[in-house]
Amino acid sequence: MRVFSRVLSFLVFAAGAAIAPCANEPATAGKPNIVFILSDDHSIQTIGAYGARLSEFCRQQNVTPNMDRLAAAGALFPNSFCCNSLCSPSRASILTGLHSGANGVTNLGQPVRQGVWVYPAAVRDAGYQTAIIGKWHLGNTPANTDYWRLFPGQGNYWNPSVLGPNGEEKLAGYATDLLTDLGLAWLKRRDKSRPFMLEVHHKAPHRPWEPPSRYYRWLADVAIPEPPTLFDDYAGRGTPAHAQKMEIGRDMTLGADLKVDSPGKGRPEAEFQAAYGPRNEAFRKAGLQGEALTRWKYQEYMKDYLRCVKAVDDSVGRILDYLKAEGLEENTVVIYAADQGFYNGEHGWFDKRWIYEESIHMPLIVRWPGVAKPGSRPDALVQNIDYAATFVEMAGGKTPDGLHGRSLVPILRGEPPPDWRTSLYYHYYDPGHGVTKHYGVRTGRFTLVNFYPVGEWELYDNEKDPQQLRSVYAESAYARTVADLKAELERLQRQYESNFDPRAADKPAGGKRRKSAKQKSSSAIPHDRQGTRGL
Ligand code: SGN
Ligand code: CA
Repeated sequence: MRVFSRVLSFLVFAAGAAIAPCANEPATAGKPNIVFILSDDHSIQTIGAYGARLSEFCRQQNVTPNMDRLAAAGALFPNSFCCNSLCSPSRASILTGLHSGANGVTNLGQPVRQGVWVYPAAVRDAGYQTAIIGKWHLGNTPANTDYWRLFPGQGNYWNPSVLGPNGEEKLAGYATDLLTDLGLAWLKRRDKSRPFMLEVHHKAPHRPWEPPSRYYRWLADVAIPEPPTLFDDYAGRGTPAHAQKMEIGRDMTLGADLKVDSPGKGRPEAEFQAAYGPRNEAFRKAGLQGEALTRWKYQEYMKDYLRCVKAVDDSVGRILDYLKAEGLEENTVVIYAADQGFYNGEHGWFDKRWIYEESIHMPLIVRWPGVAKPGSRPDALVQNIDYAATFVEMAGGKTPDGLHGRSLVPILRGEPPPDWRTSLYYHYYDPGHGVTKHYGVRTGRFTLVNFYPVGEWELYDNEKDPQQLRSVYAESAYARTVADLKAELERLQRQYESNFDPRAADKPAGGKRRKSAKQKSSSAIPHDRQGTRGL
């Protein structure tokens, strides 16, 4: 009996320890779980709920039923943007709540600057168990995360490797499905007494748009609506639009991109040949040239892109179904976003990088039962720099002073702060795909941009010219707008660019650049010194 009562008291103690927080552990009762699903290069045009160019088509073809279900039950942000339309910089801005120049990630694969605060540690400190799975593409690993399995670099669509604290592991199967499996497995074995934050970061639908074999034949006989600007001649724009290398007609390859004559890495070749072989045969016989070839490329590119999107949507569906089955739906915030926008043939392009509309737009859908009104469409200008503060406020944690972004929680509640931003800052530093470096400002109506290596400015009136076909920078009717926006741009650069001198950068290439006092001094910014534990 004595032994039994000792065992009993041990069990009671053990159970108590699991439920009641220790003296120094934060109280977590009532805190929502957070699921953050981030995809790669997914455009708003290809989400049914967005009401963008291909949305109606996507609804008819059932491309994104689960994302649409999420939007119907939560908030969809129509004015959601990135601050630098490239993978690693966007992810670093999400992590740090800072613009690229301040967090140190201006280009692909770079590490977040030493000592800069990031949200995963703050969410964990607020009592959460945390997991990050999938594409990461930064030079440092999220060591302050309970469970992480990340693709090295861009990762592979088929049989990808993942890196974890104990090294690299090779998985067998299709990336989008495997990441979902890892996420659900982690949820199943989590500590149910504490809230969780699960992040699933998909590689899809990034180039080279390798679909899962279950969708090889889906959409094969369907015509995708062409954008009116598929054969844009860039007449109303400056040198940069002419100099890019992201045209479907000229730059998209018949090999890896269009899969006419290149084996995909790890792709199930027999199934692939059964589905794509006859298409490739017909293509070879047709001998297409010029506009007909571009049209064919557009159709086939878009089919593979949408097949990849559909697999991401399946992943969203599996996660939503799990939450529902486990009774977690009401107390879990689910966020769907992508690291930037993407061109689906608009202006004849694929890829992103520009401050222009299709590139700078990021999908953002948030379902938060009891907080975000179902079917709401908050129109505030929001940016990827806002996510860190948002996640930490959801978790009841603490953010340091000096973040560039602000929490979206009041907006989600339907109470946007009266002093919310009316303009946002953008800076792209990488000359990849022939896109000239530029910085600029986007307001509710206008886009002002300076392509500083060539000293060319452009202004778009997005209300009158939503496709951005004609720069009105030099038109006298817009002189006042140009002056006001330049003043606003300078203000934003003073606020966000502690070690970038816009006047020095505003010289055509070949011109001498002077180094500002700030550039000569250490690049440390006050925010760094407030950092907690880095990554
Ligand atoms: C790769 C792609 C580019 C793409 C960059 C950046 N080429 O280099 O088309 O712009 O990634 O993408 S590929 O032939 O390797 O696919 S990002 O999403 O990582 O920023
Ligand atoms: Ca990307």
